[in-house]
Amino acid sequence: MHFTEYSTLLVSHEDSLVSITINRPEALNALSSQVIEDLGQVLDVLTTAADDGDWLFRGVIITGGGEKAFVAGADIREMTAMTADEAWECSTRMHALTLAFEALPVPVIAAVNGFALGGGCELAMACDFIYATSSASFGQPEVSLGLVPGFGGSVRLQQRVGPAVARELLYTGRRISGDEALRLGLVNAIFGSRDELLAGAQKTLAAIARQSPTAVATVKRTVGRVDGLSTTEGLALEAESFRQAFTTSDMREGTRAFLAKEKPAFPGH
Ligand code: CO8
Repeated sequence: MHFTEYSTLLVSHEDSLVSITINRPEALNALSSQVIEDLGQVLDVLTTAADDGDWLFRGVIITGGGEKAFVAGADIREMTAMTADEAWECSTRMHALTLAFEALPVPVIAAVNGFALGGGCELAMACDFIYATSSASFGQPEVSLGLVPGFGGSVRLQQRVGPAVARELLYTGRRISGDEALRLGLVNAIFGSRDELLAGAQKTLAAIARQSPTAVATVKRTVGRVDGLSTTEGLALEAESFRQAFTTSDMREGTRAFLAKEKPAFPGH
């Protein structure tokens, strides 16, 4: 996997883990068109590598550079110059980005180290889990700008916290602390410092990397696809995934190793 230099991102690939840092601390990591372009390029590299099936990476962490923010939203300065049609194009481009994150066959953790507002909260919600520091601050303040969510917030916030709480947060633009986000189920875990946050995310991804990669990928795909289906449709999809698992060498190795009281060595197919 080869990542070039990006003007707005720092990207590393170590021990099967890809870390992406959005690095515009002077603008609280606001999502400028350049950030979106750079994220798209990184997603292209990751998607191509994932399609090769060699499991070159087993997890992704996305975080914000500097001390104050994960991402303080879309770049408001840039938005003031956009026409309605350009805004629609930007929104659909950002939707494609979130769908590409969700389509990765490995877990993605948003490590939220400060403000996650508007597009920042929406980017975090496109990740499998959100880990945060206690000083994190979440919100969808679009209505305070005469705007509405354009990066998935109308859809994903209610999937995470339920329709009543989502509506309240979307209509008031109220910011919530990391602790409240944890209580609402938006956040998986809270950490005392940025170092602990990143270590916690790495530990979870390392634990997942010890499981069968094909099984984790199938669970991720299935859980993502059953949302919005009826119970009957969801269960039918699950039965298909269950069938699929029985075609993999990982399933043969995992069950064999259990019975032999050994650690499995998953081949990854
Ligand atoms: N866009 C551009 N610049 C920003 C943004 C932003 N979203 N947020 C902060 N900055 C800049 C500030 O302008 C400031 O720059 P400068 O030093 O040049 O004046 C610098 O970052 C530091 O910010 P502050 O001085 O304001 O820092 P504070 O600690 O006082 O306040 C806040 C921090 C509370 C986070 C405050 O900066 C703030 O309210 N920011 C805006 C948050 C917001 O409203 N976000 C939502 C934006 S709308 C959105 O995200 C819609 C997404 C859908 C997009 C779909 C495609 C179009």
